[in-house]
Amino acid sequence: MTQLYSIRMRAEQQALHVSGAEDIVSAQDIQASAISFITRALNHAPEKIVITMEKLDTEPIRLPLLPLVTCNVKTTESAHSAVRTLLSSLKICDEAVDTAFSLIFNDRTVAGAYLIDADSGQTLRLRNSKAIVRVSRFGLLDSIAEELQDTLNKHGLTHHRVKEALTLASKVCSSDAVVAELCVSDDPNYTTGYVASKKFGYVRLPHIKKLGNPQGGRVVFLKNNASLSIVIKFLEKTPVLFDTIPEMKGVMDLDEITGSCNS
Ligand code: WAQ
Ligand code: MG
Repeated sequence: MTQLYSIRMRAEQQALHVSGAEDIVSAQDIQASAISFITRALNHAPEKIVITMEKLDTEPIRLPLLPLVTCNVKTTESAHSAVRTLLSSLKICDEAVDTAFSLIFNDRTVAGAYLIDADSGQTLRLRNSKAIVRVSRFGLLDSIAEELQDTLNKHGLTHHRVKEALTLASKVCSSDAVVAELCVSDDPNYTTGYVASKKFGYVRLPHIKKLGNPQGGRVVFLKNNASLSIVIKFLEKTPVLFDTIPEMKGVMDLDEITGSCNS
């Protein structure tokens, strides 16, 4: 096997996370990757940039990316109602959804995802505080990276966030323990979020928050019998490389998205 490395970047400004990125690359590509991550970090005028490069000691598992669709919503109210419809179609209880909204839409930001039990709505805890998982060690196979960006560009999805969020969500949803993930960017200028699940794929939701709102976050909904330590270990540590270009469906109405999967 060619020796692969996990490469990760995070940049901070006044101890706050302002930029981050990650990939899995071969030894020969690690330098180019580091340069592009540093360039990206510098756009945020950070006080501190941390680059981590780590040899992988296991071969990454190969997985397909989730199919991508954009839900036709025009207001924040309808985006939130679409989130509720999607999550309840996945049998996630209302309490879990309410808790997710309150963890995401508040003025505290954390550098990871909260974990919620989809059946009870409980926020899962580790050592007396809310469990927070930083999803890591995922990347795109070299041979698909460019084609994926081209395909996204054709759908007008040119922002690097889309590719990165799709990849992260595809790792999250590949776990048997995961029912869905809900994400809202904490960037005040980026108002599209998503609900990702094996059942409906990566469903983009424009207007999930109002322009200028700095709130955001991620929540992963787990099955009731999931082992917290196994899920966290998988999300943080197991290397995953995505190797196929997913289906991209453009903009669809919510009932088409849920209806097309009801069989
Ligand atoms: N693992 C777990 N949680 C993370 C990670 C990670 N690697 N990175 C960020 N988060 C959490 C953290 O709480 C952030 O506050 C929150 O997610 C949002 O992060 O299709 O840009 O980097 O148009 O602001 C999604 C929509 C964009 C893309 C997501 O998230 C599209 C985004 P951000
Ligand atoms: Mg951010």
